[in-house]
Amino acid sequence: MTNSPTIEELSHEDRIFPPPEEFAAQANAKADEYDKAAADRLGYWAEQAKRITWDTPFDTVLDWSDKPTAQWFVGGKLNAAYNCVDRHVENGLGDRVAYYFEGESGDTRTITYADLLREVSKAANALTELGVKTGDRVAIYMPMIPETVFAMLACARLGAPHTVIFGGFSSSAIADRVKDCGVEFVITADGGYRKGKPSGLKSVVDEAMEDCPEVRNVLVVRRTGQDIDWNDDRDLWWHDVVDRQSETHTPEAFDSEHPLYIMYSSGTTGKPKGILHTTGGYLVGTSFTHWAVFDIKPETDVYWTAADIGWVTGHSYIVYGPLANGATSVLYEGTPDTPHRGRWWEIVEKYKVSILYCAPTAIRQFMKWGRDIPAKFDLNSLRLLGSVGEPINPEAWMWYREHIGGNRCPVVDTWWQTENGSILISPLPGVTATKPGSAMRPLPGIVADVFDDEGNSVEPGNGGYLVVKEPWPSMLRTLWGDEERFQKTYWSQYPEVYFAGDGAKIDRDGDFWVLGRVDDVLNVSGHRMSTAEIESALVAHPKVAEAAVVGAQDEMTGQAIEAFVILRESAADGGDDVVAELRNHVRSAIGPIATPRSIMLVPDLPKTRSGKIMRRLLKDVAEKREVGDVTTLADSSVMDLIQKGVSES
Ligand code: 6R9
Repeated sequence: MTNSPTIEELSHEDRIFPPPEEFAAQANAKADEYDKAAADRLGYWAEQAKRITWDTPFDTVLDWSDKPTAQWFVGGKLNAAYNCVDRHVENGLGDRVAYYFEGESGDTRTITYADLLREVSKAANALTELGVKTGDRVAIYMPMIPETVFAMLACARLGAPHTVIFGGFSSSAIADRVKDCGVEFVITADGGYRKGKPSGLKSVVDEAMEDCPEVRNVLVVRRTGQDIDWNDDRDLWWHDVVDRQSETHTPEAFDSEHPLYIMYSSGTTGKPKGILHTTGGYLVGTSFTHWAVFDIKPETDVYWTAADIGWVTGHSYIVYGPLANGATSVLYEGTPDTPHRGRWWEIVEKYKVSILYCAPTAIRQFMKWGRDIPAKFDLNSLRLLGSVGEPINPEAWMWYREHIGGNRCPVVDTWWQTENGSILISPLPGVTATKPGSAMRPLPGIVADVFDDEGNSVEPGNGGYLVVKEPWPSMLRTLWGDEERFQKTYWSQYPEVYFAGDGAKIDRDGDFWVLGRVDDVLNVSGHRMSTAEIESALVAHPKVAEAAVVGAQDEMTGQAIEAFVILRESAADGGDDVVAELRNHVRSAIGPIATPRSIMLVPDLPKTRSGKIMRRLLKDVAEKREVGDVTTLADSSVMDLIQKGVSES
């Protein structure tokens, strides 16, 4: 294995990709953005706030006197739905497509901004008729269909914060969130299509409602037409109530700090956190980053965030950012392999998608299936590729660049969290020379760093904790109903500095490498190692598609490394030889200390809705415990498969 990259190479990349000249010449964001923001950070954000139409202009950019709760664009009033919809229609862009909707089974709808205005207005009128008022929380549990966006924007229009619950979550996850948030109104659908079959949503809501007597109404969109139970006192069909409403609705302007939505983040342990975002700062953050990082040209681009709306990535980059910028997006309901494994590339070809944003887990899945599949489609419309959700292994980054981007598209690895609201660390595609696996630099206006235990900046090359040293517009304002936990989780490690909970390092050039959650750091005989480094070494082996590493208790070494590996299909016959080969590979790539105690070949890995590997469940397997809470898994059957594998081996 003499060709294997060493750990030095893995985190100090020699492969550097400057932006293509042509791309740089037409890019939205030029290098001077950094200087402008550094010279006058708040002035820079005030400038970005011009992307938004304010009903009443703000008088103060930032009020940080009540830290850590920031107030941005104080005194300003605006309506988020007006900014995402009405103003584009008023500007003569009513015929521009807002969404190309593609159902999993191939049904399609084209929704222009004028259509969106009508649908959102009708939905807002319906919610008003049903007694939803400003400040009320509304839960949305839907498939990926246009009505999900209509519902979110109708809530925003009324100033009723929405809480979207991922359509894969269980009834208990719904009940927990509904109760925590004091929801009295739920919007759902009979079902949605997933892997070629209708999956039930209303039935899951029904079960949750047994535990939630305070919910007054459940509004149900008909999507699949499947049989459902009906409670006459509570349930209403969307088409009965919404279709007969007036197509006009006058939006009210709300305070810049009016709550826009609450998004629950499961975290690795404990009760989900209700992350609160407010209106003005969030819209400024999402529209600015969508412009700068994705280089959006709303007249010509077809933009696709291939992620779920129930993940913050969907909120910021399927709904609010792209719509605030008047962009045309693809909205795809289904999975990447239904009805065939070329589904995404067929969609790129069909709609001439120019910008694609997805998670590393999807890229590794495509690597596993092989390059021949995307090669069958015309992907020449693509001009920019983005990644989000996990550290992207350098080999996955290279594969994405080559086999999807034709070696022509800049790749932006974007680091951010639900708490952040919008991208904080990322290359600027026309400016930054990128390195595979690095999220590169904090965006203009963002002041991030890596701290040691004492709160000092680490020396280049050293690891530490990722922090943000100055407030930013789209930051969370609190955890719903739990200010104490908000302060403790994010603001207690270092005074007045946001603690992200991720491990990171800054290389000799000053570029950031995010290494994964601090909770996942391994400690083998006193050596601290990140899961990302060992996983990237494994993924760099030509037979490996995906890998997850955990530290399992070990009497000798404190922790021992246990790896779970998915092989590429071309190498799938597996066997002991592969396991030995991979152990040797890690040993020579990183060193004997990183050699896994065991490697288990698995068909799949446990992942959240956003494709994050849930290492805590694998740790349970490795330490031979009963497996913990699986309610936030995208597919809970995966753990059964893995455990079956363990008991057979
Ligand atoms: C947007 C989103 C946040 C956590 C974050 C980190 C991981 C996200 C990443 C990344 C390395 C990237 N993460 N993007 N790690 N490189 N480009 O994912 O939000 O679901 O709240 O997760 O995801 O660990 O702390 P969220």
